[in-house]
Amino acid sequence: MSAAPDPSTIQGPPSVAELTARFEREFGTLPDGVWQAPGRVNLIGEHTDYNEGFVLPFAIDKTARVAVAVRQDSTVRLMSTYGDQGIFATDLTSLEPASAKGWTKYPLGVIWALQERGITIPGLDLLLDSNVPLGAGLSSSHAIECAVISALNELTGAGLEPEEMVLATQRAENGFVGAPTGIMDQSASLRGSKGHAVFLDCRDQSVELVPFDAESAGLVMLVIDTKVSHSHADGGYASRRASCELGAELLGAKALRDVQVGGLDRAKGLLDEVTFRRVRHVVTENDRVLQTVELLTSDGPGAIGELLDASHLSMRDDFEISCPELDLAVAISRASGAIGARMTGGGFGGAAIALTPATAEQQVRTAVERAFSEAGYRAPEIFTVAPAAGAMRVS
Ligand code: GAF
Repeated sequence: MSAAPDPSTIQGPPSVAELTARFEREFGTLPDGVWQAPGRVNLIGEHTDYNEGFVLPFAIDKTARVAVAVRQDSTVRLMSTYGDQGIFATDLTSLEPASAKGWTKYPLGVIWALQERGITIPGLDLLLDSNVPLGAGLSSSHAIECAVISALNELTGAGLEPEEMVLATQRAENGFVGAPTGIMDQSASLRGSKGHAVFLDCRDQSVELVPFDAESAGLVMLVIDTKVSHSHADGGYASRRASCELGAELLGAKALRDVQVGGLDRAKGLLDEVTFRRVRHVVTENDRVLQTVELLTSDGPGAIGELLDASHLSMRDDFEISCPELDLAVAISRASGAIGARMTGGGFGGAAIALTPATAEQQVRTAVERAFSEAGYRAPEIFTVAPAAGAMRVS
């Protein structure tokens, strides 16, 4: 299977009617339905999810769509509108984590995880399209997985609750894709709601929807995709997770969620310098999520700029998951009018967010583009996002 194309070439998703017509042309039958699931932006709460902490992401209006038809045999045929890769066919009875390539590992991982739960999956034809930029830290992979699991949950009559779908997609990522990720992204994609951020307690999966309406506060949320591609199946993500687990163990905590800001002095005496900084990021980031929720509720989006800034510094200096392009995007956004900015997502590339007065939007865009050009970096892609609805059936 050839590599995915440059995300900027992905124009989509096509209308449901177009996707349905293409499905019929490719597979010779109509789909049983079309399901969609969005990517996400994380407002704040980075690398806190696998520490059983708090996160505050929102679903965005960029989405993956799958048209699916059940087959009468055990064949799975997968096709995407990305490039010209043709149909990939495999047999349901022999899914092996290591054998899947490219984007097919996401739908196949979901099938594998559902089979592991004892759910009988029928043969399928599936056509995917997505306009969630790939590798941009906006959770393009979870958007695919959440669209697929929504379809399979309905087509098999499995009746899984959102919390169970979250765990099944996490299992697909961890056990099939090979990325030791947490539960934030799929929770935002499955449980997102228009106009709201999803305040998720990753210990018990309880959710509170927090209104986040930048527009009515005279603000826009800019996403700056640096085009520096990243993968959570690479070592950086796993090594941060391992440091957190080590820190919790040495501190005698079930998870870093149980360490409070007031406990950091004690932690400093017990941990090596690097582990301490990893722990300090997670502990202070959890606290920043709680403060952000409070401020959003009391004063609205205009009040959270400093927390976004502090989050970025903590990721840059303590967790060390930023990169020069993200730091530049954040610094220039702030210097040219944004009220707060941070990298978003797992790090090592991907996107930054900049909460910006609508009146300064153009200024920030121009300044960031110019700074990237002067630094010799690839031109960033800059766009606005607002909280959108979570996964749903659209046909
Ligand atoms: C990635 C992971 F998929 C999430 O689970 C989360 O850990 C995030 O990085 C960092 O906050 O998006």
